[in-house]
Amino acid sequence: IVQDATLAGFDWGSYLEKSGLLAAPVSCFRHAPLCAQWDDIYVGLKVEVLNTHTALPSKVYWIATVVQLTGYKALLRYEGFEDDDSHDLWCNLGTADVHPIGWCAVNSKLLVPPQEVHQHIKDWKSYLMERLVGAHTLPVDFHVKMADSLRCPFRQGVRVEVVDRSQVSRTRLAVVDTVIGGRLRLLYEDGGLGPSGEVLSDFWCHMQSPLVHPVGWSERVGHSIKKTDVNVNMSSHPAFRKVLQNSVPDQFKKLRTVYMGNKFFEEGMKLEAVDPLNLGNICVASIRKVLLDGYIMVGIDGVEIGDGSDWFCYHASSHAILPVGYCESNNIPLTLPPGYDHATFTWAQYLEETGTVAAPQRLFNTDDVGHGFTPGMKLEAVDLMEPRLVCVATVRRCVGRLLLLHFDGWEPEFDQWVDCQSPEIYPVGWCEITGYQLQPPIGPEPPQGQERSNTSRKAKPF
Ligand code: MLZ
Repeated sequence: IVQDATLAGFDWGSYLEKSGLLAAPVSCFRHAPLCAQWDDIYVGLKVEVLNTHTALPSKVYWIATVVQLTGYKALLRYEGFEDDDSHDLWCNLGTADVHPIGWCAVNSKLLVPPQEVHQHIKDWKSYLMERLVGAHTLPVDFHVKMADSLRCPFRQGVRVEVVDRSQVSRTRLAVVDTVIGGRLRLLYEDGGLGPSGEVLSDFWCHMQSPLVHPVGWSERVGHSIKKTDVNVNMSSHPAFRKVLQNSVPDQFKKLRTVYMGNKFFEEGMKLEAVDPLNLGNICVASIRKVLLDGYIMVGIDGVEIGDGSDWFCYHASSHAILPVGYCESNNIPLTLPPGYDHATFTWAQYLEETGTVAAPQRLFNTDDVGHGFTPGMKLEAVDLMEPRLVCVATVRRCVGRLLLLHFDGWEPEFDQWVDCQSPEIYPVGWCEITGYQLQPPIGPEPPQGQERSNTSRKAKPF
């Protein structure tokens, strides 16, 4: 079931009021528009905003104060209502007709007070003068910066290498079809078209996702790549009618360089890893292969098919690989290989009976990065198992740089561990700004602390 928040009438403002008004601040999301500017946005700022409380036929504006800030959404109170909150309005600072103080004067717009308060205050000019002394407002270049930060180096027709959703151990050539807010809809080059030209297989990810790479990457680092089936003809699809253009490393996020010299990860070493097909589980895992440039292939112990097709590529700097003992010391339930149970499992014994060694702790990127997330904060997050969907979500736990995300209204088995710097998480209001469809919570919240259900999502890769 896919729902459109706008059709379902989902409104972040009233939802947040019911749930305690806690949202992750925009400054937590490095890849999000205006992240760097957000230190200048705070409760108490005064702005000029469209006056919706007037019978005048033309657009007029009035001064308002930010009284709440949750993600990009600000709760505004028109000047003159003072302590009366009954006319407060939620607006998205990225999209609303909201401007710095002085904008109306410069642009010949009228400042007119709302009808309801018109009578109460006789001399508006001196009232405003008094209220505006020492007030702060939006930076003048707020909307320019917003537009700048929405620019994206990817266009329709650009070719990339991206994980093959039908076999996660390999990549596959794909072409950018759509770009929304830096998120790419990718069509596999041999994904095929249905009888009426519909795309049979696509993949969504943010342009900074670790799953997408420039053309030539797989060969360079030694990752397996699906050979394009030349019998599949995609040429009637608009994305393929363009002159296709290969993506280049400049268009991608630079990963932190890791020194691979002697004493790097080695085949057979044990670790704990986020299961790529069950992102709520951190499992007992093994290094299966060491590629170049700091990339490794990881397999989940005890559930591997055996032909390597379920190995997954992680970079050594990834949050998703953790040293042995990490779950125990952070009170996270470790998912054990079948046949083991929590009462008796110890890493020491497991290493001994498998004749293996733990990957050295210092190879892992578990540095505390000092993010600003705390449990209970709301955000918009990609369901990485169905990466087209950006959903209403809550931070459930913060452990080091990992966040456990819960999708509001969904069973806990949908929860996912993500990095605090994941490009697939966004502030409240991001969808509204970018025009991306937001998935509202489904049904009532399940009661807290219920048992995990047995229905596993494992069978459904991505
Ligand atoms: N149809 C799918 C959608 C799941 C999306 C959940 N997002 C948090 C299902 O029901 O499995």
